[in-house]
Amino acid sequence: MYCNDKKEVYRRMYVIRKTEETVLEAFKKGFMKGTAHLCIGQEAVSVGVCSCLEKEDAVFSNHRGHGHMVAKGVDPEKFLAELMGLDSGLCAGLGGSQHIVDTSVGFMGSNGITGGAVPVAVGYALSQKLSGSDNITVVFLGDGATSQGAVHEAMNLASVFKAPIIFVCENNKYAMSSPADKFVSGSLVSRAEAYGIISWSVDGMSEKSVEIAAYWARKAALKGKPSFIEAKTYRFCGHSKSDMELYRKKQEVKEWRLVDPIFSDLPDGLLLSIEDKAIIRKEVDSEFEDIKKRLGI
Ligand SMILES: Cc1ncc(C[n+]2csc(CCOP(=O)(O)OP(=O)(O)O)c2C)c(N)n1
Ligand SMILES: [Mg+2]
Repeated sequence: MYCNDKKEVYRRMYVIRKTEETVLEAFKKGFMKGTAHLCIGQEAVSVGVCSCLEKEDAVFSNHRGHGHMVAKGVDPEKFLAELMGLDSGLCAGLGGSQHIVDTSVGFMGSNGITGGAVPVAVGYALSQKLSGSDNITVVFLGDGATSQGAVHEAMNLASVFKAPIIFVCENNKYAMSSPADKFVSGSLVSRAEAYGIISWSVDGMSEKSVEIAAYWARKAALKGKPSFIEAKTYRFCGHSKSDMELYRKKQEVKEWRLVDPIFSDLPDGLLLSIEDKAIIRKEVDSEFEDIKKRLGI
């Protein structure tokens, strides 16, 4: 259900941040193995979009999916247990970061294949339409994924079939080490517009900006008009755990941190006082101390 409670919106963003920081801590302490793609810095996109969705709406995600799932309602404790390989994990500890599904909250899965979820999501949206449901599908993809052929085929079919879907493209400026300004020809929104898909390009560091676009995009989807939201955002961490970050300057990261959706002191559209934000963070910090204790991290 549409959430316009600003404290709750901020809380959700901070829960994502704490979840990601706990993943980092668990890796460092040896409780998690393999790799993970963290979304620290991109929380406003997940929350801005999912605050506009109903529980029964479907979200399909990619490899950087932790924020998408938590924003859609996945329990962070069960998610962390999953990454630790525990039986109590969301998928009995067998899925890991890139294969997590929780259909009870409409989270249809993370996906390690760049752009791989997009055609599947269009098919799901079409099934929603054919079954006469009042729900829609959202699929998250990165700037790099928009160069995958399957994404173009899927956008074409979504438009032709009037599928109730929103493509949410998180343009975090890089696909691994490849800068979007060198490897994406034309603009991201023009790619969708070519298929007759309504497009917005918004400030992905501002929850409010994303939320406004997503609010109208959901209404359009229900009328059979797919849309595409480019959210300009930034990941503060490396691409994955093993990234040396040789392709970007430390100064660039520093500048983007000034518009951190959680810690920036700049006016952000949420209209919450600094004190209110600090109180919310303290509450969430204490919830995560309890979670860590229970999981033994
Ligand atoms: C089909 C396919 N090709 C290549 C990869 C390797 N790969 C993993 S993530 C990634 C970059 C994706 O970039 P983007 O879509 O911008 O998402 P971001 O990582 O920036 O969130 C690539 C190329 C893959 N997983 N799948
Ligand atoms: Mg990217």
